[in-house]
Amino acid sequence: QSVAVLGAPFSRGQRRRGVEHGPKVIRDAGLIERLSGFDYSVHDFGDLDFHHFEKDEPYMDVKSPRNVGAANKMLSGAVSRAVGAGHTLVMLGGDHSLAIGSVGGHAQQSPDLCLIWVDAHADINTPMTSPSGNLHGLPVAFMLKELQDKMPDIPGFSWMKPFLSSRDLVYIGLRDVDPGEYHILKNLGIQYFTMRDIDRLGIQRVMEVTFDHLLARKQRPIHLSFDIDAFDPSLAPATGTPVNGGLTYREGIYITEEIHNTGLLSAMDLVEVNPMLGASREAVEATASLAVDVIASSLGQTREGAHPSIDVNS
Ligand code: DIR
Ligand code: MN
Ligand code: MN
Ligand code: MN
Repeated sequence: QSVAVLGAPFSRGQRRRGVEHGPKVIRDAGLIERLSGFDYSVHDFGDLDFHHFEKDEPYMDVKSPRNVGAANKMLSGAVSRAVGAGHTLVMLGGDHSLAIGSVGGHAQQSPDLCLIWVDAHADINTPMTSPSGNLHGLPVAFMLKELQDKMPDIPGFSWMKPFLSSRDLVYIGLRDVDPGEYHILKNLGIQYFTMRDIDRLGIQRVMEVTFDHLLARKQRPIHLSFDIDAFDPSLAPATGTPVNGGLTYREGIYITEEIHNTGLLSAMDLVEVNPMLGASREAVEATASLAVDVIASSLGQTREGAHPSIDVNS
């Protein structure tokens, strides 16, 4: 078993510069060293080198469509190759618009994948419903087959086609959902757990229902798309759109431990760490270190300590 780490230093899916340095601060927080302690090989594929298009007029209200489209095209190819070569892929963002290419590239290799989206936001706006015009608020709308007729031909995206059914997606951690997004979630009957649902049910039950929903009929590859702003801002302050009342450390790690325990995680994103937004160096380091914990836990680091492959009888 092997893990591929791929950096995507890209920030044009939203308006706050700095999130393009996410891959660097997550690596600096010791990601590769941490993963090297596990019993599989780690391949650091470095960072993608995105071409910047100077001339990129908004489409409707949507900002930087050609830059976001081209970056995702490049990312989807790289993710598809890494997954096709048998690696479990870890994509370091960058902003969350990158999920279009990451999940899309994964789906090229695993058309039957399911998607767990851990985020304060639903990121399912269409150009019509988006209040901001920021593409990091739209990635899920690009993916879903059911929203095809709501998505106009946005420049930069002619290379991609929707590939995911709304029943193959579960959200965890929502607490800032736009009116148009709420309408879409309800209309399509998407399974989601808000922070209120986590308060009511507990995170253990939330994960049980998540796997029932996605895996009961058939075991299949999981893509985890983890926006660091799912955590409470007290834990993850260095991010572009913090929202109060987020996941505790223990809830976040329980989510990733349970995903690891399915044995089905095939690719993941860790996005929206922005080192230019922490109030102090400590705030930035805490956020980056939390990102490393999320990735390590997704890949098998346990709070029990001993890895299952250690034979206790010998
Ligand atoms: C908001 C914010 N729903 C938008 N989205 C964010 O701009 O569409 N996603 N921050 O992470
Ligand atoms: Mn997001
Ligand atoms: Mn978010
Ligand atoms: Mn394991």
